[in-house]
Amino acid sequence: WKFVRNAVGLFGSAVHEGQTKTGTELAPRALREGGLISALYNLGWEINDMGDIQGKNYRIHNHKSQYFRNSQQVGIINGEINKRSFEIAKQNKFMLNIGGDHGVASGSIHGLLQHYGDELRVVWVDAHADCNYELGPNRNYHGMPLAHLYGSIHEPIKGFEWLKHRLDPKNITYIAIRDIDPMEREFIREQKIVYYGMDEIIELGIGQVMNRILKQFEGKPIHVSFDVDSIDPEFAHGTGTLVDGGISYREAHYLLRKLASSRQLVGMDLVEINPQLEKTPEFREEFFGDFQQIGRIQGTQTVALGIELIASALGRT
Ligand code: HAR
Ligand code: MN
Ligand code: MN
Ligand code: MN
Repeated sequence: WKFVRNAVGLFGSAVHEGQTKTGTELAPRALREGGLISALYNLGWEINDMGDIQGKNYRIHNHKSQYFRNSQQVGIINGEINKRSFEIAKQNKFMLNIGGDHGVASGSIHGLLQHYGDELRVVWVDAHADCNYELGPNRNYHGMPLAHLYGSIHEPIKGFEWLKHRLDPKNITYIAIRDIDPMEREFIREQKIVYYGMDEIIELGIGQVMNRILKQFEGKPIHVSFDVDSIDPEFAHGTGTLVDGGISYREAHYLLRKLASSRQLVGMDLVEINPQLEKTPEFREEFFGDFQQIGRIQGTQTVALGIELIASALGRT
């Protein structure tokens, strides 16, 4: 695999249909308005901004689904995400997908699998394991994208006809998982999936965790799927499913910087930011002022944090 380290292809996935709360679809716009593009520009990246995929434009009348909420709509949206992700990867550019709920990650990762094949490695940073394969009308797809990619969902679901590639569970590692369903626990154990939950992070320290991951994934292209609920609610309150006891602001930045400096990072999803769920639209500026290198950033605390996280993944030191 080869990869042009100074060019990024990015798009927003303005989607909330993978769960019940509205607001995640507002994140791509909020990040743009907060200064994301100039931040990337200031870091020296050539930018190909493909604009946003609006989930609402793919609304399907038949919302009732036996599989999961909005299944056909979510399938069609992810098909579009898959196409863009593949197109970016094919040009050897960094693939940046700005969600949206985490359901958008089956599309983006599938696009990378299409290009990088079995070489692709995934670092999944999340409070959740997102590999629940239980189907039902009240299920939320944002807890299921990895089940889909692992091949645990056997039913052919309308809208997902494009989904063909599988992610081998041995090619992923989880960081910060701490709210895991019983069936997910069993799957992780059975498949011997490598994970660093909060206990492991405390015991090893984030430095050793990253050393191990980079050794495990040595020489391979790495994608990071970053759910902001991995971070402690103290630092990332604007998200739909808060779980106490998460990684800190500095651990989050450290791990992304570490991935960036490996020169193997080829893609990122930044998901689950919900600007509607913050109590007050605090301006992060008030606390930190201008950032050298990435310029002035604005937005709710979690939106501003999101811009900083992307900057760390793209080489801010
Ligand atoms: N595990 C839960 C389920 O499948 C969902 C948890 C999903 N929440 C997230 N995903 N924010 O990371 O129902
Ligand atoms: Mn809607
Ligand atoms: Mn998630
Ligand atoms: Mn989560």
